Amino acid sequence: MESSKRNVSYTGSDEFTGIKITEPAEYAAGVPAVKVALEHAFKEAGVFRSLTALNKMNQKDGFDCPSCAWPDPEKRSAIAEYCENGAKALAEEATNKHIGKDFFAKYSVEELSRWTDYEIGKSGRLIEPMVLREGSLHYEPISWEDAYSLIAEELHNLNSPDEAIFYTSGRSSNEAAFLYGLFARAFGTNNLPDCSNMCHESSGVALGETLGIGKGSVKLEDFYEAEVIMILGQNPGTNHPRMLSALQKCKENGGKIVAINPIKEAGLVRFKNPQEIKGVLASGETISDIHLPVKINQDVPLLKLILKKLKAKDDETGEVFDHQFIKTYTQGFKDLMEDLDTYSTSDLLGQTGLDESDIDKVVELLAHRNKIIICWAMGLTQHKNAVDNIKECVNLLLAKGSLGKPGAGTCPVRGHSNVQGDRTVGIMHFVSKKFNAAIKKSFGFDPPEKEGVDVVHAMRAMHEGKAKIFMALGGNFVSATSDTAYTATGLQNCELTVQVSTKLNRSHLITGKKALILPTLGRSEKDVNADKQRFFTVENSMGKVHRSRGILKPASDKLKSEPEIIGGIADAYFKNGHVVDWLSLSKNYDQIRNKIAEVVDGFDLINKRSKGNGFYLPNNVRGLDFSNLPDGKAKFSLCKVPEHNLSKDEFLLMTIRSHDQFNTTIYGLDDRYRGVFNERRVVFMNSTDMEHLNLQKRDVVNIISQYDGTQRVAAKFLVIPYDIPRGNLAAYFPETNVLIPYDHYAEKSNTPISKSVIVKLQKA
Ligand SMILES: Nc1nc2c(c(=O)[nH]1)N[C@H]1C(S)=C(S)[C@@H](COP(=O)(O)OP(=O)(O)OC[C@H]3O[C@@H](n4cnc5c(=O)[nH]c(N)nc54)[C@H](O)[C@@H]3O)O[C@H]1N2
Ligand SMILES: Nc1nc2c(c(=O)[nH]1)N[C@H]1C(S)=C(S)[C@@H](COP(=O)(O)OP(=O)(O)OC[C@H]3O[C@@H](n4cnc5c(=O)[nH]c(N)nc54)[C@H](O)[C@@H]3O)O[C@H]1N2
Ligand code: SF4
Ligand SMILES: [Mo]
Repeated sequence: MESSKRNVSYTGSDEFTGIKITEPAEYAAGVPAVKVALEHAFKEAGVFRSLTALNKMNQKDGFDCPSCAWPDPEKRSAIAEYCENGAKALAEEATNKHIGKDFFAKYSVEELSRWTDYEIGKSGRLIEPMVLREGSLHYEPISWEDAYSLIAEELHNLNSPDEAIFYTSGRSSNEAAFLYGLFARAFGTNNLPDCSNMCHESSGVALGETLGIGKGSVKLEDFYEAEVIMILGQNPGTNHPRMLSALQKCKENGGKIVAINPIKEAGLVRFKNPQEIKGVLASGETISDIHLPVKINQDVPLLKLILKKLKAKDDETGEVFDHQFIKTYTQGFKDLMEDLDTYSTSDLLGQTGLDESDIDKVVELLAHRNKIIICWAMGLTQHKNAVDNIKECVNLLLAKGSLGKPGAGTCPVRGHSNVQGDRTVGIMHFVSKKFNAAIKKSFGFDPPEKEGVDVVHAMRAMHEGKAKIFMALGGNFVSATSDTAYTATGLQNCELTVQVSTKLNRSHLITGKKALILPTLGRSEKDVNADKQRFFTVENSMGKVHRSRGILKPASDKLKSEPEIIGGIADAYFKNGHVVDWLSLSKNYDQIRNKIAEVVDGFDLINKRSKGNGFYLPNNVRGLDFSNLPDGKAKFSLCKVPEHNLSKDEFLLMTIRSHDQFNTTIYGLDDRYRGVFNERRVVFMNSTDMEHLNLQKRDVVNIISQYDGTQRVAAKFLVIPYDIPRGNLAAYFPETNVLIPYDHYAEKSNTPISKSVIVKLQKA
């Protein structure tokens, strides 16, 4: 796919890399995980550097794992408090490979854009600020001061502050995110799109509307007490590997695990805990007691059927639902029960594609237990009806009274390590009157009142030429968002694109007329100011805030911390003519934290309390306080069943992660648990569907989507027969983002429909 501006490729090479296929793995982690973790770390960062860093990762005096947002246990293991994919994330960041002016003099952006994402990422850490001047094909060095001035000048050139977009990816600290949001507001816009718009936004909307807080309610210890944990649309073995230790504890205490997923992910089958001798020597522990291979996007029908069957039992005994809880804390139960009666069991069952006897087993498990946790991730949040998917989960928990008690509650398992914290401290495109009033009180300026753009609207604004400056605090916007070509041309319409990054990615190559790379410190690196080492704070998936302090020597002495970079830009823009002293605030993180405490509830004494295990932020669901909702009650919802009306040759495609990637960062070319090695251009398919289309294993196909008259093609994928429901396909992102139309996204949350893309296959 080529552009008319700089002649860059939006997706890179699509050459095959030499596939090897085995049977899918029967267990997750164990010895191979330790081996792979160390291999990655040693190869990238050397033995000494990796071991030094790994020893301090997730320890109380060390740094937070830069990968996912899974919480650390109160009592840490002295040996290894990390998993294979945490080690891989560290290896990527701590790599000894560095790229600076020589690299960019040698390779033009056009040439680099033809590399795969894997090759681009593996080139190394960015070590000095670089500029791509108008008409030029090569980045060249620029001083920090000149970079700040260039940004300031371009910002002053805009006709309106809303022509600038300030994107955030969830790796930024609370301090950096708070300062960034503050600068955007001081500049005059709420254009603060965020990776969570593509991720758990649907959870935030659904939970906010039903329970009054857009976050989950469980704590890690609840996992150990739960009687049933349901896991929908999540692949913890790859994406939150230490969750398996928590599930293991649940099982040891007699709990049951139900996995609801179109595919049988290895981590949900069996787990060998590498922290235990038995995890090394024995055959490991079975994780899921029941696996329901539901068809893609048929979770609402399944949950309705479960509720319907529970209702039938409750009608007999009155003891299945928690009527006291329902009466005291909720509204809308009667409507939900009446609504359930309008659906027929056979219709619902048909939609799920499941055996009724398997569903009955789950109903049996749930009927007389109420310490129930429901976990979910992208398999629920990235559909058109995503908000309803989650509301239906809330319906089940409310009916069972499974909230606000130990061992029970909601658990949206977050992605990026601080994506939840970034939102808490103000990364949001919508307007919170309370937040704005607090900013005004604390800083003395009026934040803008007009709602800003989220990710899909940012894409559109750039594409239509309504936004002219795009700045990113981390992330890889062009590859992470849907509709790659649409997003790419939008970015190319910009006057200036600015990336604050640790590693090179495609968003440094698909740029505006001018572009800047501002290299920043990674999590694992020492952040020193005036001989004093600074720390920052993060919030994990369960609402706990704690410190993180890097220990490695930075990749270069030219790197700056994210707060310093934001402070530099703000200072250059305002030229000291602003109520906020940006430079001094950006250097002193204690001061930023004190300001966060003034603006955001629950952060008081953050400088003291973030030590050690850290502290929990307020959460109304834990105390069953729904006073912030209409009528002061938690809300049952009436959710519709999704309809796709596929023709005979159409499939629903879910775009998922391999075991060797972190979003758009490709660690390697293997997906060990699914038995695919040395290749990413694969599409997993049911063997009966293959027969119908006359396809053989390893046949090459193009994947084609057609929405509103526009055809989009992802070319050249190898077909792999896999245990996946009929009519469903799976393939990796970012390669498949070219297929997802920019204007098809979830109702209310605007999250692209990355898990239910309607496609056809065509033999290539
Ligand atoms: N190593 C590693 N860790 C990561 C990441 C990474 O890329 N690599 N990414 C991080 C981020 S930002 C996030 S958001 C999380 C993502 O974590 P996950 O949500 O686990 O990631 P996905 O690979 O998108 O997997 C989605 C799962 O949902 C299932 N699924 C898809 N559609 C449906 C459906 O309709 N119904 C049901 N029931 N299941 C469905 C898929 O089979 C798959 O198992 O992980 C975080 N952690
Ligand atoms: N089709 C499809 N698309 C998806 C998804 C899907 O499941 N399917 N998942 C979506 C989800 S859940 C998410 S969260 C988004 C992710 O979207 P993004 O967050 O935008 O993408 P990442 O790949 O996580 O960003 C990686 C880049 O972040 C930079 N980086 C890493 N660490 C740091 C740091 O400490 N500071 C700074 N400043 N930069 C850093 C590096 O340069 C790296 O290249 O993708 C979404 N896109
Ligand atoms: S579970 Fe997540 S946060 Fe914990 S070590 Fe693994 S990747 Fe890092
Ligand atoms: Mo995410």
